[in-house]
Amino acid sequence: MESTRKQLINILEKQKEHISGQELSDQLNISRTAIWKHMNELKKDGYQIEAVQRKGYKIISYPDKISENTLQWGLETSWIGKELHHYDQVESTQAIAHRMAKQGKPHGTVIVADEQVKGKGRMSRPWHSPKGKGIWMSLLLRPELAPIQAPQLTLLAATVLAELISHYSELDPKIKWPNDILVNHKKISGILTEMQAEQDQIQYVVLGIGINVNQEEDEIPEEIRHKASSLKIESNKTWEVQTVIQHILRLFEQTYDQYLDSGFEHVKSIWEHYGYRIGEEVKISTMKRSWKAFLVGIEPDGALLARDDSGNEEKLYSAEIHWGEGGYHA
Ligand code: BTX
Repeated sequence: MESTRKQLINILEKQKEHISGQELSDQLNISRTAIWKHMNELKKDGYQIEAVQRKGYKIISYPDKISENTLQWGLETSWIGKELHHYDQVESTQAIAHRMAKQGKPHGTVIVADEQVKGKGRMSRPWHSPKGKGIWMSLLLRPELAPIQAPQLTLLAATVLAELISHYSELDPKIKWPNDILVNHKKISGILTEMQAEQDQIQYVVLGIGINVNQEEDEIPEEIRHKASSLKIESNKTWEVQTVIQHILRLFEQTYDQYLDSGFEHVKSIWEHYGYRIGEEVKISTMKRSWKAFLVGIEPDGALLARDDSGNEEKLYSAEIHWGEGGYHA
């Protein structure tokens, strides 16, 4: 059941003109005094509501401060973020998402935090997640896929972020295999996919997305400043975190639905379009050998496909890739 407050926001949001207290009370089946009380609560939350005599109420602007309501207000999705939890501060949104998955929360549940004090990257590396400066978010997915297909979801998420940055700025984002988003060779965003699975069926996936949005240069920890950046630093503008989250969720849903309908091919071609050093030569060293490789693209299992000088192709899963002059080094 949606709360009355959420229903009220839904009605107001759809309204182009003022709506009378009487009409609201009829639609929500509560008294006009109750409506008035809800309006006051919304104002306290930072909604600007205009009340005009004989015409009624209208939302003029919504709060800057992120909350469950403001994130859901104007979120044009059909299944993602219908259940959404926002926190001021957490250790890691991943841990919360896992807990919620085990409690049976639905496919599409979204966890967002203003700040993470123990944000994590892959292989338990730390992920710096300062308050109010970025997007620290986990998506709970329950895809009907085989575990072997899970890497495709990570690649899909990376394409969503690259497309978004590309649409809403002049920046030229790149996806560094497997899943870092780089702008001007610096990491702006990282994706961490964790999964619970049985032999042939995924139980659930927690897809963690971290994006540096509004940090200034001195707000990036010194030890990673040479290789990390934010959307603001690179684009010279402040981004509205809330709107970016909504765009991500909408585009993610659309891309995900399309992927389930028609397969990985489309994701693969977008990924390769943004792929860092794809179509170029890099140096690769594995335990066995060190060689010059032409990066061809990605494979359906998430591997990076490389070709050597004699035309032999090799699938790489984890290799030391020397990304080149000025390139990013993990
Ligand atoms: P990763 O292992 O590819 O990246 C971690 C490495 O990146 C660190 O070792 C450090 O060098 C560098 N790094 C740390 N913080 C930042 C940052 N803010 N910007 C750029 N570089 C950084 C990438 O892992 C996956 C990150 C996922 C983060 C999300 S946030 C929401 C969710 N909750 C959570 O705890 N993790 C995910």
